[in-house]
Amino acid sequence: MAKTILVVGHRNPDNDSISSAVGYAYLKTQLAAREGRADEVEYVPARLGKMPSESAWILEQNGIEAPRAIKHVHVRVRDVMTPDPVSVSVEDTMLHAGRLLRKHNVRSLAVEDADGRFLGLISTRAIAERYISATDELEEGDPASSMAVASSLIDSLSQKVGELMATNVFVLDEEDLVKDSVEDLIASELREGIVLDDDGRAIGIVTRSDVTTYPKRQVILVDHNETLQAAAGIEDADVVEIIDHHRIADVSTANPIQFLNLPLGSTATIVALEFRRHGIDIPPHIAAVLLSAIMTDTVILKSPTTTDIDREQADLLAAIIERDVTEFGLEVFKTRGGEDDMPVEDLVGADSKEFAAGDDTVLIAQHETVDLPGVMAREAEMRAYMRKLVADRGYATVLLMVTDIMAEGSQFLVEGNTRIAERAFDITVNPDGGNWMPGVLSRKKQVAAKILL
Ligand SMILES: [Mn+2]
Repeated sequence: MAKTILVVGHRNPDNDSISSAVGYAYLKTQLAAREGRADEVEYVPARLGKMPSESAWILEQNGIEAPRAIKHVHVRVRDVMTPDPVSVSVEDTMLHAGRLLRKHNVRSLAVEDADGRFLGLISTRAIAERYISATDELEEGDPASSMAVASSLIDSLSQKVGELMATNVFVLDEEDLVKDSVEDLIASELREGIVLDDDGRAIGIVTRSDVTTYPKRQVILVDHNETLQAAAGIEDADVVEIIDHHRIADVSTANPIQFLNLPLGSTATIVALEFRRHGIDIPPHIAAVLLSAIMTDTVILKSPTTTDIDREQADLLAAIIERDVTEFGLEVFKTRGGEDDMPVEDLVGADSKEFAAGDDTVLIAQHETVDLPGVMAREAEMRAYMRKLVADRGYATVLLMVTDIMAEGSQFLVEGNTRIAERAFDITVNPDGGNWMPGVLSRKKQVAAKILL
C-alpha cells in the first residue's frame, strides 16, 4: 500500500494555504513519478478548516477536488489496523474455522451473523484451550480414557464456531486515536481489538503490538511553521518538509528535512519556483490555482510583502493561463463578495491568526474588500463578536484589519486590551469607527511584526 503524506496549510486556511497545498502535492506527485516511486507514495492535499470562497471558486473552475478536511494529524486506529479481517459465519464448524486460519495464516477470525454483523472472535488460542481441556480427561495407561479424549477432539471439529468464540472483545472505531486506545487494549483480556463500522461490521483488527509501536503520520507543512497554526497532534507527527514565507517559529523535527522559507509574497510563489527548479511543467489548472494565491496573499501585488520574484512568477503563471495578472486578480477578489449577508464569524474569523506576544495571545484578523463602507456598516455587529472572542477564548486583544484593496489601506478595529495596538502603531484607538491606517495591507509585515516587537 502506498504511504500517504499529507500536504497541509495552516488553521483557518486562506487561499495561499489551500492553493499551495494543492500545487505542492501535484509537484511532489510528479517528482515521485519521475523517480519511479509513483506506487510507493501518495501526496494528499489537506486543509484545517473551511474553504475560503475564492479557493472553492478557483478549484471548481479548474476541475480540482477540494483538499481533504482533516481535524488532526494524530495516528488513528485506521492507520495501524489490519483491514478486512477474515470472517467466518457463526453457523460454521470449527473444522471450517481451522482451515480458514491455516489458509490465511492469521491468528483470529471475525465471527459474523447472517447479515455480516460482528458477533465475536475465534482465535487459535481458543482452539488450543479447547484442545488442552479435552486432555483433562486423559488417564495414563487407560485406553478407554484415550478413546474418550480422541472422540472429544473429533467432536470439537464439528462444534459450531458460535460455541467457542470470544465475545468480550474490545471494540474500536477507525477514527479513534491510537494514543487513547493503547491502555484499554493492553488491559483487555484478548490480545486483539476489533474495529467496527457504523453497521457493526468488522472492518479491521488491531493487535497490542499494532498500538505500542507504530509509524507516525507524515506531513508536509505549507504556509506555516508555527505550532499554534498547525494541525492538532503536530507534535506527534513526522514533519517531513516545510515550505513557507513566514517568520521562523517553533515547529521542530527529529530528522533533517527540507525547510524552504523565503521572504516572498506568498507560499504559492515558492511552489512555482520549485516547479522551475525541478524542471516540471506547470499545467494551466495548477498555474491558475497558484496565481490566485499570489493574488490574494499579495493583494494583487500591492502589498508591501510583494517582491520582484512574486511579480515575475505571477507573470509566468499568467502567461500559462493566457490572462492579464491584474484582471485575473480582481476576478479572484470579486468571488469573495456577499459581505452583506456573510455570517459575522466569517467576516471576522475566516482569516484570523493567533500570535503569542509574551504571555498574551493576540488574534489578528483580516478581511480584504473592495467595498469598505459596506463592511463598516456592520461595525457594531463585528465589534460585539470580537468582544465575545476576547471573553470566550481569553485573547488579550482582537484586532480586525478591514483592508480596502483599491484604496490601499486598512480600517483597524480593536477590542480587548487596546494599549497593545496603541503602543505598536502610535495611535489612539477609536472605539467607534475604528482607525484608518493608510498603506497598511500586510498583517504579517506591517501588523503582527509590530505587535510582536
Ligand atoms: Mn501565505
